[in-house]
Amino acid sequence: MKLPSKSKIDFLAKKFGITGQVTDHTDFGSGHINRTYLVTVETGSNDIERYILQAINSHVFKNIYDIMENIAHVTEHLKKKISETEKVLTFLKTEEGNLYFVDEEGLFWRMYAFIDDAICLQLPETDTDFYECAVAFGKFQRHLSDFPADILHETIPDFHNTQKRYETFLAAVEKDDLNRASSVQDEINFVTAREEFYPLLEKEYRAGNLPHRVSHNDTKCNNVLLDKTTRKSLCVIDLDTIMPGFSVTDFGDAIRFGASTAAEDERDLFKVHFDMEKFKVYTKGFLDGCGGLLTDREILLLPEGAKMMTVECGMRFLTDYLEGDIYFRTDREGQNLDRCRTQFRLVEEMEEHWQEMKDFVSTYVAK
Ligand code: ADP
Ligand code: GN1
Ligand code: MG
Repeated sequence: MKLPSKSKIDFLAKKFGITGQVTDHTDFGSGHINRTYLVTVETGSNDIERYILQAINSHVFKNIYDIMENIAHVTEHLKKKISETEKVLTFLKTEEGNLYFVDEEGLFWRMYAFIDDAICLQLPETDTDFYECAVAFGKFQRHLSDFPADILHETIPDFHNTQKRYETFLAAVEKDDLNRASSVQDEINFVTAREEFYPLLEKEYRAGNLPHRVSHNDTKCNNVLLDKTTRKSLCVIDLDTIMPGFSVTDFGDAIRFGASTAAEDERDLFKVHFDMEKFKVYTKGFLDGCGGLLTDREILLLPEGAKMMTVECGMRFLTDYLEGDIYFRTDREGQNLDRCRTQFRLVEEMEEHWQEMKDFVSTYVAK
């Protein structure tokens, strides 16, 4: 989708009740799903206000009303819980009182206040940054621990049900619409070789060992803002996938992204390593943020959460590659396959460090 015209932005800004003059709008951020724009508005007194405008991806999110209802509930709850050093996203309402606007092409738009004086990292620059991202997502779990999870819509069913993701993957291999499967046989074998692992977390849930909690479900470090000056955790963003889920998958998704030494789509696999020190730093930050919320069993399953999210994400990228790159946004040929390969490299290295990971988390369990 190309950058919307100035008149389109003016029109949308007005719809969301913005009275100042739009002076600039640009593409923004690097999410794989929605289209994000930064809109600058000059108000009467020559002050500048900035807003995020997003076109929500309706191929991925089938029921945007439900998503915005989840977000409204959760942000309202979070506003009652946060300390003065934390922030919560504030969404604008249309004149009809809706948190979204559907244009004549059927595109869903939403607008919210840009958070100034914040940084958003594609990879943590220091261990302290990563610790702060972990605190943010840990606190998110803690602040929502008294929220009635059952009123939330399951906006993407089985989002982190790895066994279901595996079945979808097998169907894509079988269908092989683009005749790509034969060229990625090693990657396919990598996934099938681990099939006994995939039902593990759901089994733990059914056995009563792993509670459903209000989870973020997309805990990359670029979905959290840090305070630009103090570099402390400031605000959790990208709230589309908030649903009942597991603490260990919120933990794990952050590890697969942030405890890597390279970008998610790095082509040179020699640069991609699982950083055990970062795993330790994030574990500490997440548990500090959770503040005693997690059970011993949840803590002991954190390594499984990390490996599960990494292999699941790799399998999702590979599925999308086989299906013709229709889900994750790509800006070059083969990018989803590169993304898949980095994830599998990380999984291999987690397997090499498995005992060390398990021993480390066990130091946090009450003796
Ligand atoms: P996606 O679902 O596509 O990942 P996000 O909601 O994560 O969409 O937004 C994309 C990017 O925009 C984020 O990674 C972040 O860099 C930036 N961003 C989003 N909201 C804000 C905000 N309120 N303040 C500052 N940056 C933001
Ligand atoms: C997507 O929207 P974004 O870029 O924060 C995806 C996540 C994946 C991630 C991989 C709704 O997240 O599940 O883990 O890409 N979001 C959705 O980078 O599918
Ligand atoms: Mg995002």
